[in-house]
Amino acid sequence: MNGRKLAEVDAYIGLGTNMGDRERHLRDALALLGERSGIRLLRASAVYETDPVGFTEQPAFLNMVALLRTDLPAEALLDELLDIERTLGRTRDIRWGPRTIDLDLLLYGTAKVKTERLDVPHPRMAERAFVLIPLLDVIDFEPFAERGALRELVAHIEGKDGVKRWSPTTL
Ligand code: GSY
Repeated sequence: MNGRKLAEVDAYIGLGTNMGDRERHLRDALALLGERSGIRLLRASAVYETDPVGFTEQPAFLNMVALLRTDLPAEALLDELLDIERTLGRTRDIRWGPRTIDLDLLLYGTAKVKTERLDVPHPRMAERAFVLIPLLDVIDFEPFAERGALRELVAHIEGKDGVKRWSPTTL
């Protein structure tokens, strides 16, 4: 390293949980994110209870989106997210099945990042109502300009009825 600090980037993280004390997992994940060096938690969406997508024979999820400001490179940020998942005792026995907590890197500024471990913007986020609806609470730019305004995308997205506001965050 040449000692220069990386410019700060706004990153959007999707949080999801459908095992155990779901609200607590979200609260703990936000607290841990805010404590990590190189990460500042700027905003958090409301919490939504959402019907499971994909493997549907599993309990309902709580989902939300957090906006972070970070000077970590995307891969280092991913390491922090994985470490927080482990700290919170993430278990996931079935690939698309129930999990204690999931922290997905959705957007890293406006950058496209494609490595062995990362594909950002998250390749399925534009089809997922459980991501886009909470994202609308916190986002301050248009991530899919080529698809039209985010609000328009959300207005017509499939599965919208399965996303219900659960509570505002306590942030
Ligand atoms: O990372 C996605 C995990 N997941 C979810 C989720 O977070 N919410 C809902 N509603 N369905 C899901 N299916 C999968 S996999």
